[in-house]
Amino acid sequence: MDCIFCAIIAGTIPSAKLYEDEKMLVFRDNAPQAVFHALAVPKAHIASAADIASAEGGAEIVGHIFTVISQKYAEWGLQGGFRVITNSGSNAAQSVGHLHFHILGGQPLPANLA
Ligand code: DGP
Repeated sequence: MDCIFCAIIAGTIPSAKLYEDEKMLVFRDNAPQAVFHALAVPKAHIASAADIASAEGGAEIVGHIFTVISQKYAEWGLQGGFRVITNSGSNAAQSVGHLHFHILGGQPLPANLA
């Protein structure tokens, strides 16, 4: 398996899981850029945000991921606010080719995005 996040989903690479259901997984980023930094990923392999429209069930899984975030953020200590980011493609420095949403918070975040 040459996708790191598919291996994490399959359990062959360990991760610190925060939430899991049949469609998605949330686990802590191993190079955190904020006090709270997790990644929300679909279990189905979708390469990036640029591939959501062409992936079967793409829109549904993205809606599901954001719904779960809105249900769980307080449990994760993010009542003060949080940021959700996805990097798509080389200009955005996407380094893992499996759609993932960074969830950042637990502290004030800079207002600028780039
Ligand atoms: P991006 O640059 O948007 O593709 O972010 C990829 C993120 O994935 C980056 O913040 C580090 C994280 N990451 C990469 N490999 C692993 C891993 O094996 N385990 C965990 N928990 N996170 C990883």
